[in-house]
Amino acid sequence: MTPAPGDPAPAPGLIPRDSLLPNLEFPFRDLNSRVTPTECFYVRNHFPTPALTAGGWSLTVGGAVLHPLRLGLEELRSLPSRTVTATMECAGNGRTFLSPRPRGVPWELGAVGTARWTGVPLSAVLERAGLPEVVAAWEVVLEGADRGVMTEPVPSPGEISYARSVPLAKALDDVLLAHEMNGEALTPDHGFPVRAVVPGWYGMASVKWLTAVRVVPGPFLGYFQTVDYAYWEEKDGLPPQLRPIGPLQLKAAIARPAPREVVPCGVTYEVTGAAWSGEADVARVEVSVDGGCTWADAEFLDPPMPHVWRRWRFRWQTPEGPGSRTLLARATDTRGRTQPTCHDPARGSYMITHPLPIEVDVRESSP
Ligand SMILES: Nc1nc2c(c(=O)[nH]1)N[C@H]1C(S)=C(S)[C@@H](COP(=O)(O)O)O[C@H]1N2
Ligand SMILES: [Mo]
Repeated sequence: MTPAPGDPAPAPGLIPRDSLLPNLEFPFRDLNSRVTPTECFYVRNHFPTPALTAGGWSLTVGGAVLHPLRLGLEELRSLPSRTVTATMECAGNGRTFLSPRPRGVPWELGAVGTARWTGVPLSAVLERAGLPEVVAAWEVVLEGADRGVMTEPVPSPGEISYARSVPLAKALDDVLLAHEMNGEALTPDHGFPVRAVVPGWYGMASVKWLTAVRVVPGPFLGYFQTVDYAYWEEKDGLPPQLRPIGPLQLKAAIARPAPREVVPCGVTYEVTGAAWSGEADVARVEVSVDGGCTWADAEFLDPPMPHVWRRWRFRWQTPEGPGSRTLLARATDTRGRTQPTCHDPARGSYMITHPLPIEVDVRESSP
């Protein structure tokens, strides 16, 4: 069935974070499955959800290809498909923990989720269109059908569409043109009928309502990867370079207790959460229940799987007396890398991966 345009988001389990657009957060304390049910999966929109129909949709593949082409939905769906499980996180997830509070959608912890995505590898479609030769600096621009005027962080030059690029090598490696999420057709807010899924990258790369794919022989300088979703990289003593945000950075997050939760004194409390990373598997999670003075290992609930979070738990013997406590979690990956201790201002209000303090109130349990 074709979802009707303008249908209200079926989102009883989601927290609205915007009065104008469907920007909806997963209540992260509800994390209790490795795959997030679609109705609990966060939504991030820059423009209103476009009204696309299965019959009216098509994808153009052009730019520096040998045979530009156009595919309808039935044609795309008839190509061999793959199903990939991948964790997607908005690059601004956790920004309410920054102070001063930056501009942007005020996400707490839940602009993240994991889904099973089914679709056609972008490589298959690019091969059909024919690439002259694979050149290292080439990129593939993914463009959505949604459009509008951006006012922040700076005004856009009139109406623009949502577009991002990925390096050609990534496009040929594992980018998916997904038409299903968790075994069903995409919902309107998640990109019906087709979206890109870029495993291991922040969510902004996974363009929804995909209608055009363009191969370009150099860096794409669109709004959403220069003015927005970019950061200043300082490396090797060179002047700062503006870089588009890409791979997910290593991070552990606490689901329970939730921020400001009241926790009883003198009980065993199961602290739970998830940890993820774009480039290497998560190998270890540690928890601190004393604001970072001491750390102890958490136990994994899920085996490692590329680009998919691992849930974990930690049994906390809560204090005998009342008071406030700060909990933290930090992950280490298989390359031995860990999270930064504080937020790097060069990342602006994105890639917030220092351990976020979860402050709880320990109280005598009432009789
Ligand atoms: N066409 C289009 N694609 C988009 C966006 C958008 O506004 N328009 N938002 C991006 C951002 S910033 C994120 S985090 C993810 C969120 O995907 P979801 O809404 O399915 O969770 O979609 C990305 N793809
Ligand atoms: Mo995002």
